[in-house]
Amino acid sequence: MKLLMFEHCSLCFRVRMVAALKGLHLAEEVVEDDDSAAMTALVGRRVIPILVLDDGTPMLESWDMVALIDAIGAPILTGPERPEITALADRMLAITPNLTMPRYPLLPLPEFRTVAARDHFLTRKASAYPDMTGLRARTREFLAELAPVLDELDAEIAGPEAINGTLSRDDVRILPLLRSAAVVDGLTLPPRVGAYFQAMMARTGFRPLPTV
Ligand SMILES: N[C@@H](CCC(=O)N[C@@H](CS)C(=O)NCC(=O)O)C(=O)O
Repeated sequence: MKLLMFEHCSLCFRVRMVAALKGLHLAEEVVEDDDSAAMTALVGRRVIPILVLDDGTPMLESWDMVALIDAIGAPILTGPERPEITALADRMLAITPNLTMPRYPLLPLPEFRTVAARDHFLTRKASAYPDMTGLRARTREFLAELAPVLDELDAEIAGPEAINGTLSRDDVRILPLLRSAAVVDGLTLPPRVGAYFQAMMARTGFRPLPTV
């Protein structure tokens, strides 16, 4: 199996974290942002992540990829999900792109290896994020909006080994969002969220993204 991915992509990290937690090898192929052909040749359009199965079949939905990988051997995502966690993930997602999108292109990520690839990202995000510098300048404001959501998440975390005590899709929902938010230099996670993030990232074996 091979995963076509961007390093900054949280949907890609859903798949990567589950494979890593299960100790399964997943070949990772980072696509440069301006290499649309890598995606269109496989599935006829730009989309990431793409999981290419050993028989060449491409999968396009990250949750399907998570389910497929979790079904190999003994499943690990055996715990129940809670609507509170989905709601918190949605609230995080309403805020964090304002912090992360204007930072990703500043990071030394493989999908932005060339200036052309980085500028391709900036160009295709320009309509949704026309003023990346302006968003970065509002970092304090967005962090202040995010803080109470993270505080509520803090109160929901059962322990550092799993949000609900046993690994579940809620961990796959939240850890990639925390990994993305953690690109913000100056982000302070509440204690239980911080302990959870450190412990889970250590278990996956992936280093956090750089900060800026
Ligand atoms: N439902 C899909 C959504 C995939 C998706 O929206 N991917 C975004 C990146 S997060 C994408 O391909 N954007 C187009 C692009 O990067 O050009 C999944 O969960 O895998």
